[in-house]
Amino acid sequence: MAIYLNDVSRTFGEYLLIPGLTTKECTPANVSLKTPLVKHKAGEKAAIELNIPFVSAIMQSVSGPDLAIELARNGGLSFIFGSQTIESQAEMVRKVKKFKAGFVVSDSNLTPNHTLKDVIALVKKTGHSTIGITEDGTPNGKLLGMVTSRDYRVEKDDPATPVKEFMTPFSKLIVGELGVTLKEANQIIWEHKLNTLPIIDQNQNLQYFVFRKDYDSHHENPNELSGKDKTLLVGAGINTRDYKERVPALVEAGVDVVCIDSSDGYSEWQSDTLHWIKETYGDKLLVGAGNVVDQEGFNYLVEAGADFVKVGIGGGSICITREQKGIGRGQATALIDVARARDAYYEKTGIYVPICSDGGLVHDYHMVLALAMGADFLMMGRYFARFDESPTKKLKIGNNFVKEYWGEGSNRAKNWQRYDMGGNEALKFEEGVDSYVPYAGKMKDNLEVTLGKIKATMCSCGSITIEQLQKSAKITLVSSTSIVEGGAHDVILKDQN
Ligand code: RVP
Repeated sequence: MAIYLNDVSRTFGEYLLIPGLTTKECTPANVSLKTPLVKHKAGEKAAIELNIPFVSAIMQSVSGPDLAIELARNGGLSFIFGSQTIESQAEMVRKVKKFKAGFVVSDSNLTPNHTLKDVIALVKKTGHSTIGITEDGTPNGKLLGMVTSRDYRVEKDDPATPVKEFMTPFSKLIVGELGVTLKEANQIIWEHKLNTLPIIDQNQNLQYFVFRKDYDSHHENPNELSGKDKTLLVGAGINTRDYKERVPALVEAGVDVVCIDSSDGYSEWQSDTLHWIKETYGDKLLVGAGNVVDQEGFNYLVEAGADFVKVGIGGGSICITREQKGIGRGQATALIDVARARDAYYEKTGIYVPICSDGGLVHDYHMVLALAMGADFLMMGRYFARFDESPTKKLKIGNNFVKEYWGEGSNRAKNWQRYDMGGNEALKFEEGVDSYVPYAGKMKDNLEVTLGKIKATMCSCGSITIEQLQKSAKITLVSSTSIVEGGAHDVILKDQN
């Protein structure tokens, strides 16, 4: 006979936190949101700790290099999506690892033989008016000159004029050498009244541009998540099919951690992948696995070598797995169950394996609840898809700006590996939808509000660390009528008139 669980599958909206004693040291300024990303022994620090408990979803519509850079600069981590070729995913990882605050890899480049027409077209495409002129037209080719909007007149000059006739040639450029600090670069910019300083290596290859306006930006990011070599940390999604080729390419590109991406991770495919990674790289490559929704799934992946485990099936905003396959579990219930397994494993072995709550976080207070229920960090798609930095198009629909957001299980993403059950290489049926989310502006501004709320709630609960919150939170179930009581009620709202 089938096994029937006695619990009801519940989600975050069905719970509330009951405040604990707020001592005088419980102020938002004293709250630390540091949290371990990967497994570690009792009393030791994890090899990677996040400065804020957020990671971005392994999705085409979320985790590209620009979002990864901005999230790491704010203390979290992105997992670059794996549903693309190995080469392009490795290139995205490389772009994040190459990022240095204030040092920008040029995205507008031409050769001296291109024409003014090409310049105009490129400016229109990128929106950037500074163009690096390199021997082969690549961002890191030999620097031969530079073109800015001051070098030509769109109305008067012949569009067929070759770039070499109006560019500022290398001999007249002021350049910085690779290795200069941002402070030194700015000094050169200041002394020579420049707008842009190209940085070259000893072979005259273009490496970066430093723009006058970018100086100082790194001072605004005290939470920046970087490694010993000062590069930003970045993760990448992998699958259980091509990992023997994909993982080495990602490692070569400098990835800091990988995560097996699957809607249902309790499988022998994941075990094989974890074993291969650990046999090949030992603890030099950290790897997460998932997703699971119960203790058995957690224990299975941990025994196979997972450095963290992701929790959640069917709760994602764009996910229809529960409707399509009838598998899944309420996100809160799944999380509470897996957190128990994590604690029991720690008790038994002295090894702490962090868990990540993935999908279904809608309101900011859901995030604190998830942390209080035992999540060490949170993976979000919809939340990040709304920001400028996500890789999708911003559109205007009616009077509102929106951004596109589609699931990895949708026909648009065609990520069949995520839903792989063996067999041929194709998505058999859709488990995700293609949608819009309300546009919300810059990530940094939104994080400030969200993290501010999380800190305030933690103070109400008498906790200044996530660990304290997990140990001492008091959580209650709410009835549907008390949910109504929680919103504005029995008043006439002014802004609806
Ligand atoms: P959300 O933050 O609620 O938008 O959920 C994001 C999560 O949804 C992802 O991290 C992933 O686990 C899941 N997902 C991604 N694509 C799909 C799908 O197409 N079904 N689901």
